[in-house]
Amino acid sequence: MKFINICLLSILNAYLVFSLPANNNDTSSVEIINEEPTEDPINDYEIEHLNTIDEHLGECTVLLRKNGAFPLSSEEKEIYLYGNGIRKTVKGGLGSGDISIRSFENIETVFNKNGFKVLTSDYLDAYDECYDKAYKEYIKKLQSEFDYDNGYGYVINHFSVVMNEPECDLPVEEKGDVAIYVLSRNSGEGIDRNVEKGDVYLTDTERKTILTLARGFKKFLLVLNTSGPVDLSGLNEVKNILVLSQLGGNTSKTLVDLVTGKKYPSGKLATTWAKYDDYFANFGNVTDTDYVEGVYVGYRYFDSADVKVLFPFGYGLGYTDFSIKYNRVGLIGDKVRVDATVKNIGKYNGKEVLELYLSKPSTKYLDEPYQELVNFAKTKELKPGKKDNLTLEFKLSDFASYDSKSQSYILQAGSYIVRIGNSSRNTVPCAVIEVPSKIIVKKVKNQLTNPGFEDKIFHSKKRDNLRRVKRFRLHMNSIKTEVVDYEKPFEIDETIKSLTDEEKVKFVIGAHSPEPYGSYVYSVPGASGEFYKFGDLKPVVLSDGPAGLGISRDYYLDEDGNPQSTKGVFGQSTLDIIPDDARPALEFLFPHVPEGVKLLHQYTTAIPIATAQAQTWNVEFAKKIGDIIGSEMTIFNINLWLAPALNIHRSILNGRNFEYYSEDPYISGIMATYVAKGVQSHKNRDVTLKHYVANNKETNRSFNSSNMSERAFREIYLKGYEMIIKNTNPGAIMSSYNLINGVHVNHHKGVIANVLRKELNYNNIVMTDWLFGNMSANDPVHKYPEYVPYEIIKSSVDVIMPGSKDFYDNVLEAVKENKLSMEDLEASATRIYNLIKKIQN
Ligand SMILES: *[C@@H]1O[C@H](CO)[C@@H](O)[C@H](O)[C@H]1NC(C)=O
Ligand SMILES: *[C@@H]1O[C@H](CO)[C@@H](O)[C@H](O)[C@H]1NC(C)=O
Ligand SMILES: *[C@@H]1O[C@H](CO)[C@@H](O)[C@H](O)[C@H]1NC(C)=O
Ligand SMILES: *[C@@H]1O[C@H](CO)[C@@H](O)[C@H](O)[C@H]1NC(C)=O
Ligand SMILES: *[C@@H]1O[C@H](CO)[C@@H](O)[C@H](O)[C@H]1NC(C)=O
Ligand SMILES: *[C@@H]1O[C@H](CO)[C@@H](O)[C@H](O)[C@H]1NC(C)=O
Ligand SMILES: *[C@@H]1O[C@H](CO)[C@@H](O)[C@H](O)[C@H]1NC(C)=O
Ligand SMILES: *[C@@H]1O[C@H](CO)[C@@H](O)[C@H](O)[C@H]1NC(C)=O
Ligand SMILES: CC(=O)N[C@H]1CO[C@H](CO)[C@@H](O)[C@@H]1O
Ligand SMILES: CC(=O)N[C@H]1CO[C@H](CO)[C@@H](O)[C@@H]1O
Repeated sequence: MKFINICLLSILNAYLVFSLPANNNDTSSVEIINEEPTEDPINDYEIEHLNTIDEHLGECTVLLRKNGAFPLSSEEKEIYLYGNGIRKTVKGGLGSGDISIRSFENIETVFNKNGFKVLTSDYLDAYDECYDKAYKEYIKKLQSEFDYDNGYGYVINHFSVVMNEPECDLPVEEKGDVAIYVLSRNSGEGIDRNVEKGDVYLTDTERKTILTLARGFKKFLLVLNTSGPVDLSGLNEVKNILVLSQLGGNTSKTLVDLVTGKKYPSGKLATTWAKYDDYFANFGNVTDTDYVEGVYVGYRYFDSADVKVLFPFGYGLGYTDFSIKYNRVGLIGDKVRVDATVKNIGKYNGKEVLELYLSKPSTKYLDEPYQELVNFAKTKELKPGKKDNLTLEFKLSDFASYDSKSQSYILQAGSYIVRIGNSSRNTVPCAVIEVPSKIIVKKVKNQLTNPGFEDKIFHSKKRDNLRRVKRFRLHMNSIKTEVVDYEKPFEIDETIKSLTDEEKVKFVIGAHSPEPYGSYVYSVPGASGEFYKFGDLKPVVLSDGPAGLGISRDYYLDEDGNPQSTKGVFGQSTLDIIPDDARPALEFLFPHVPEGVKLLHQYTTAIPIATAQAQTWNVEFAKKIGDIIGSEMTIFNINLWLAPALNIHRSILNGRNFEYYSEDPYISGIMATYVAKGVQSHKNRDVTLKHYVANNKETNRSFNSSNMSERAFREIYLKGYEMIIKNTNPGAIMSSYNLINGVHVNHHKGVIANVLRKELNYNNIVMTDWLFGNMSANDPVHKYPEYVPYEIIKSSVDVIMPGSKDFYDNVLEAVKENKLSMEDLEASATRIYNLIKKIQN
C-alpha cells in the first residue's frame, strides 16, 4: 500500500503534517483517536524530568486569598470535592500547543490515592451526567449549523472548540468541615475566549455553589484550574483562593500536595486579574483591532489610570509571611543596584519574590506609564525565621522610551524613581536617578505606517513622598548613542551561489512534496516540519511546543518502513462537530490506523503552561524546563523547537494566552531567555521564538490587522523578542499570521528585514507560521489581500513552512521574472544552509 501526505489545512503553526492511507475509506482500518494508557515501562528520563518539574510546581501556583485554614492537618482526611475541574481537570490548553502524554490523573483520583475519603461521588456522577448531556446538545447544535458548502472551513473555524461551562444546578452539602471547589476553563488555538457565563464569567450555579460552600464549611478553598483570569468579582466571602493553573502531567498531584502542606504556593500573577469590565484593551471590530491603549497594557494601564483591580500584577501570597528590608542602593554607570533582605516571619516554609519597577518622568512631549517592571529576584526556600539577601539590577538605557517623532529610543530629562515591592500595587521608592538632559540611546527609523489614531494617555494621581529617598545623578557620558546602519551587507555562501535557481528556491520552501499543497516529514512521527534535505545532508527537523516536545506519542511503521502518526490534526471535540453525512468528504481529517500494526511510542514530558511558568518568577526553573526540552530533543532527533512563545496577554480573551507568559514584556523576555539557554545547552538543539509579532488574538487571525503606534510596537510587542535575541541569539523566529497596520507580518520589510536583521543584527532563520495554499478560500469575506509567497522571501523571511509545490512554483516564477532579486533569494538560502551545515555532527 502506498501512503500519501495531505497537507492543505490553512491554519496553526505546526503539527499539521500528517499522513493517511490512500484508500482511507477502507472499512478494515481502525480509528485510534484518544490515547489509551500504554503498558510500556516508564523510562528513566521521564521520571527524572517529571521529578525536576514536580519540585517546582508549587511555585507555579498563586494563592490569592488565605485565612490560615490551609494546609490541612494530617487528620483531616474527609473531603467534599465540587466543581467541573475535579474529574475534568485541565492539564493545558488545546491546539498545536497541546501535547499527548503517557497518562493523566484527575483531581478526584489523586485525592483518593492519597488516603482521602472523597464524600461527593454522587455529586460528581450527577455532574458528569449533566455535563455529558449538555455536551451532546452542544455538538448537535454545531452539527446542525454545519456548512456543507465549505465543510473544511467550518472545521477550521471550530479548531479547539470549547463548550462554555453548562449550568449544572446540583444539590451540595451546606455544612461541613472541609470542601474544595475546582473551577476549570479551557481554551485553545484558533478560537478566542468569550465574555459569557461559563467562560470569563462564572455560571450562576458556580457562583451559588461557591458561596454556599464558603458560608457553610469550616474550611473552604476555591481552586482555579484555568489558563487565565475569570471574573472573580462578588466573591468576597471566599477566604481561600488558589490559582492552580494548568501544570501538565502532575496538575492534580500538585493540588493534593498543596492541600496537605507537602508543597506551598510561592507564585505571583504575571497578568492582572480584574473585573472583566475594568480591562481596557478591546478586541477590535470586524477587520481590524486598534491598539488604542498604546503602551498602557495590563498593569501599565491599571496603575496609571488608578483603576482598582481584584488581584494585581506581581501579587501572590504564601502559606507563610515575609518582611522585607531594603539595605543599599547604588548607581554605577547607568546600572542601578538594589540590595534587600527578606525574612520569613511566619510558621511555614516559603519563597518570596521581590520586584523592581521604574517610574520615568512623564512630560507633555512623551507621556509615561506610572511604572514598569525592570527586574525581579526570588529567594531560596526559607524556613521560619530564616533570611535571604537579594540583589536586583537594571540598566536605565535598557528601558529607554520610544519617541517616534525623533525616531529614537530616548531617556527624557527628569527624575527616574526606582521602586521595589512584592506586587505592582505594593511598591515603595528606593532611589531617584536624576537625568540632567535628554539622552538618545539608539537612533533608528520608524518602520510602521501611521495607524490612523493617537494612543490614549493615562495619568495616575498618586504622589510619592521622596524626601528620605536616596538621590543619584546620572553622568551623561555613561550612555553612548547607538546608530543603526540599515545598509549592512550580508555574506552569501559560495556553495549557494553556484546552485541553479531551482535548487536555491528549494531551500526557502520547507519540505515540499510534488502535491500542490503537500509537504513531507519523514524522520520523526508527529514532527511539525523539516527544512530542505540538501544532498546527503541531514535535514533540520522541527517540532511543536510550548507544552513540551509536541511529537506523536503513538505511531506505527507503514509498508515502506516510514513512521506514521496515529493521530490527526484535530482533537475529538472538533471531529465531533462533523455530521455523519458530511464525513465522507472529510474522511481525510480522521485518523486511521491499519489493522494489526504494532504501535510504537515516543514519550515526552508535559510542562506547565507558559503562564504558569511565568508565575514562578524563577528563572532557574525556566532554565531547567529548557534543559528538559533540549534533552528530549536529543533523544528524538529534533533540531528546532517551535517555542518559546512570547506574545503579550493584551486581552484576557486570547484563546492562546496559555502559551504566552504575561502582560509584561520584560518578564516574558526573561523567562523565554532562560528557557532558550536551557535548550541551547544541548548541542544542535535550539528554539524558535513565536509568533513574531503582535499576534494577540486567534479569531480569523490571518486576515485581522493589529493596528498600533510605532511606540506600542517597540516598547510592548517587540521588547521581549529584542531581549531574548540579544541574550541568546536564538536559532529561529517564526513570523505570525496577522497583519500590522494593514500589512501581513510575513511581508513586512519593516518588522522583519529592518528591525530583525539590521536593528537587532539577527542573522539566523526566520520562518513563516504554517501556511497552506490559499488562506482566503476558508475565509470568504476578507478585507486584506492573500499572502504572496515571493513577497515573503523578499521581506527577508527565509523559509515558507511547511512548504508546498504551489509556493515553490510561485517563488521560482518570481525569480525568473525578476520580481524577487537573486540577492534576497540567496541570502535566505544561505541562512538555511548555514543551519543545515551546523547540525551535521
Ligand atoms: C473508497 O475507496 C474506493 C476504493 O478504494 C474508491 O473507489 C472510492 O472512491 C472511495 N470513496 C471515497 C468516498 O473516498
Ligand atoms: C505524576 O505524573 C506522572 C506522569 O503523568 C504519573 O505517572 C504519576 O502518576 C503522577 N503522579 C501523581 C501522584 O499524579
Ligand atoms: C471600528 O472601526 C471604526 C472605523 O473603521 C472605528 O471608528 C471604530 O472606533 C472601531 N471600533 C473599535 C471598537 O475599534
Ligand atoms: C508584601 O510585603 C508587605 C510588606 O512590605 C507585606 O505586608 C505583604 O504581606 C507582602 N505580600 C503581599 C502579597 O503583598
Ligand atoms: C545580608 O545583608 C546584610 C545587610 O547588608 C548583611 O549584614 C548580611 O551579612 C548579609 N548576609 C549574607 C548571608 O550575605
Ligand atoms: C487599521 O489599519 C488599516 C491599514 O492602515 C486601515 O485600513 C484600517 O482602517 C485601520 N483600522 C481602523 C479601525 O482604523
Ligand atoms: C484564493 O481564494 C479566493 C477565494 O476563494 C479567490 O478569490 C482567490 O483568487 C484565490 N487566490 C489565489 C492566489 O488562488
Ligand atoms: C471570520 O471572518 C469572516 C470574514 O472574513 C466572517 O465571515 C466570520 O464570521 C468571522 N468569524 C468570526 C468568528 O468572527
Ligand atoms: C470546563 C472545562 O474546560 N473542562 C475541560 C477540562 O479539561 C478537559 C481536558 O483535560 C476537557 O475535556 C474539559 O472540557
Ligand atoms: C476579517 C476578519 O477576520 N475579521 C475579524 C477580526 O477580529 C474580530 C474580533 O475578533 C472578528 O470579529 C472579525 O471577524
